[in-house]
Amino acid sequence: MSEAANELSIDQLKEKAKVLRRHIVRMTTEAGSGHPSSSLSAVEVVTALFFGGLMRHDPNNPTWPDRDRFILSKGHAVPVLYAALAEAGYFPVDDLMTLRKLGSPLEGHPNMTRLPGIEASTGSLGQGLSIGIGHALACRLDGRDARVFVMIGDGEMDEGQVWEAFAAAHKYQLGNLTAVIDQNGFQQTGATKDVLDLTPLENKIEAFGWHVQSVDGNDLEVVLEALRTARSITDRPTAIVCRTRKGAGTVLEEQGDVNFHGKPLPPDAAEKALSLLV
Ligand SMILES: Cc1ncc(C[n+]2csc(CCOP(=O)(O)OP(=O)(O)O)c2C)c(N)n1
Ligand SMILES: [Mg+2]
Repeated sequence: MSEAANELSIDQLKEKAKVLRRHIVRMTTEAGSGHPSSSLSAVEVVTALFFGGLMRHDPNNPTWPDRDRFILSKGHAVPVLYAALAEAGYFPVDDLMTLRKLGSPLEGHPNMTRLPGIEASTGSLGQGLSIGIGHALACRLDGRDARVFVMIGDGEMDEGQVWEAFAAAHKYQLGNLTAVIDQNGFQQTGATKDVLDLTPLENKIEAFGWHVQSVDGNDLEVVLEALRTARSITDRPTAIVCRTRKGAGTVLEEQGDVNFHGKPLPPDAAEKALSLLV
């Protein structure tokens, strides 16, 4: 775990979150494609994990066996992960502008064979929690106290495999597994409650034997505290339901995401969004 990362004050972490937001807007606008709003809702969780001292990792040794793992199950939001990895030093920040360009390892969805720090190739929704269970079981078998964090979208929760994974993680009492649900209220074709209303998520996940927290996922201090609590639970898997805003921190959150899933800001709107992110 980088010592410097642990020393960041709350103000420095808030500034880091803004830096990630700027990268997300810039790289998706430059690419002319990608999912900025899905990435922006996840910024506080990713900032807290990578820079708030809540995840043990070493950019100079990405495959360190004792590292904690972060799996972005909602793989289309990978710009937020690329931004964090670059800022942490896994690869040069300048590479961010190659997002989705031919030959770039910064593919539209994370590819674990092409970039250091990517723990799982995701994008086909529903699979990340199962992959996380594999890591959590392997860490336990190897006697490592590493923790596995999996971020899942609220629309992604419609996938049956996610619920099979909730059941399996309870069966194996995986106290080293934390699921973070990015409950931004929207998915690809509309509001999550209109497509398949699974709310409240909390009591359903609790019924699977998990420890569950419900928090404002765009409040950095609240997210830090929730992750600290999750780390302290070691006798069963833990979930954090993060209420977030799709596009948080930019003009995209005012669109209510209607028709804005998977669309970058055009250059003039991106400039305006960036000017507000100071
Ligand atoms: C199995 C599967 N079905 C459909 C898609 C297409 N798809 C990409 S993003 C998305 C919506 C995801 O919504 P949510 O999980 O809420 O993530 P958000 O973008 O809101 O963060 C869908 C349906 C996919 N990637 N995988
Ligand atoms: Mg969503």
